[in-house]
Amino acid sequence: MTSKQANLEAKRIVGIAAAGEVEDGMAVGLGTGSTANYAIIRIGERIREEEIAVVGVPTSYQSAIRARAAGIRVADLADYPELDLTIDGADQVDAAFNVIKGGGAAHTREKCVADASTRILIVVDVTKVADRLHMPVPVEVVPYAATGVARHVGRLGGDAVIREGVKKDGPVITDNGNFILDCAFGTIEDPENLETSLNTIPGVLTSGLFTEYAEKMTVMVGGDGSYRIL
Ligand code: ABF
Repeated sequence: MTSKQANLEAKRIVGIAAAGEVEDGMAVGLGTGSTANYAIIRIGERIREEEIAVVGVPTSYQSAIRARAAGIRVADLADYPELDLTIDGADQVDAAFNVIKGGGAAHTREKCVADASTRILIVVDVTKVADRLHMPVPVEVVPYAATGVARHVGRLGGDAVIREGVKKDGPVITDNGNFILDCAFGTIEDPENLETSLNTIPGVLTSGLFTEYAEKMTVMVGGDGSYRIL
């Protein structure tokens, strides 16, 4: 098995395991990304196999499309402002359950859904786990303010780059109509303080640092044919 195959298998295993935590009658936040999608598919199967009632609140147009395709009833966060459980991926997670999200450009709605959730299951493969967060932090910004935010990030010791679209050389446009700045800071010594600093910059909508949800978070790590709970 190649490392890419092993990585996909790890995501599949942990996504399916997380779907097993969903109970009849739950309102569930549905994350964005390939790992969360394994959970979405499995939830749809369980709805049919076990005849359970589950409502899904998606974190992106992508996860809404995938949830409907899986046969999950989709509702809006406004209809379900309190969620029993959210299953979502991440780009990096540290030992204190500080998380970097936003690789999928969906972290604003992901943070709204996480905030509304009683319990959060973060599902990752082993490559996402780090002692200290160190990958670039995605920041959703109002296009009008992108250059100004980049200058603020520079003054914080970071290097901000506007994320380009895959299919065209223009910027990625989020579901909310904004840009993403990927902000590299190297090893992040104080994630909580950096999140606060980023969120107070005029023009920033959401930083991809999630440092406020450790108490309600469980991190499930797939690998070696199984998964473990951090
Ligand atoms: C989403 O999951 C994003 O916040 C994060 O970037 C992504 C990880 O994607 P994958 O599960 O495909 O590695 O929640």
